[in-house]
Amino acid sequence: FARRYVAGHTLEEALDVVKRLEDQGIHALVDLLGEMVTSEEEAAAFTGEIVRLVQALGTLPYPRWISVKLTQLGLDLDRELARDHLRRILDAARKVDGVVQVDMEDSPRTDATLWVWRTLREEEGYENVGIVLQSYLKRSPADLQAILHLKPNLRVVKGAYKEPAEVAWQDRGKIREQFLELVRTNLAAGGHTATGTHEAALVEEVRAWAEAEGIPRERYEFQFLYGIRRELKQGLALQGYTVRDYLPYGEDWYPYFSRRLAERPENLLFVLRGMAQG
Ligand code: FMN
Repeated sequence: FARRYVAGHTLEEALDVVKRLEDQGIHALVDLLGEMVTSEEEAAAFTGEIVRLVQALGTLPYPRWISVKLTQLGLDLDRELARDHLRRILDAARKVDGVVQVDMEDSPRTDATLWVWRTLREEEGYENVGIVLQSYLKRSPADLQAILHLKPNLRVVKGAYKEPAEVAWQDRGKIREQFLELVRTNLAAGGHTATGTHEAALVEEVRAWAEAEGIPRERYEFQFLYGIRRELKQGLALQGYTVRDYLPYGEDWYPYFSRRLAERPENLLFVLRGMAQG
């Protein structure tokens, strides 16, 4: 079952899927699974493996986009350590014209994540580093205002973690509304903007708005998780929009699947089927 959502265990398997996606007109946003590491050795090992991923993508004739979680690079141990590890990855990505998007994790880590991103983007001048904002967080519009002058490479998502009502909207309508607001604000300010949602109606609202505003298609794209919403993706790709699949691979599958199950309980069926088949 899991193969439907994860490219495999190894870098080689991931690269094979990248090629298959490209054959369908879909780009990849490759993610080495792993998060919440608790030792410097582990964080350094993940960093080395991600550098290897970037270099391998550099040998293929496709866009080189990856996504990383800062807790995989040691954010919980020391934010400066995570920054140094991310810098190594950005240097490798620069050499192959690659882009690195920094995933947004749960709300106790929002400040540290934004600090690392901003230090590298603003103080150190890395242009190949993107950030994610979650529309369920009440703070996100203010966070966007604070970085808008940088024309951030931004992915807008609803948010995948269980958050308390003090920090996060719980109302679907409000979360959608704020999603659209974040996307429009960033596009209007000139930043490259990606949606990260499978909700077809939301994708359509963004698409129609961007077309009506005459925003060039190179300035936005639609990102999805690998294995979900095949027809919607193919339809967009056929119309000439950029579609990018978040493509996880590696050994650390558990947290990724837990979040996907929480989002879509119907996925449980696939888990059970997979288990029944051994
Ligand atoms: N959720 C996060 O909390 N942080 C992320 O960095 C993040 N990245 C995502 C990237 C992509 C391409 C997609 C499609 C989703 C991502 N999500 C992330 C998950 C969304 O927040 C959300 O939980 C999930 O997409 C389900 O909502 P939907 O019905 O709008 O798709």
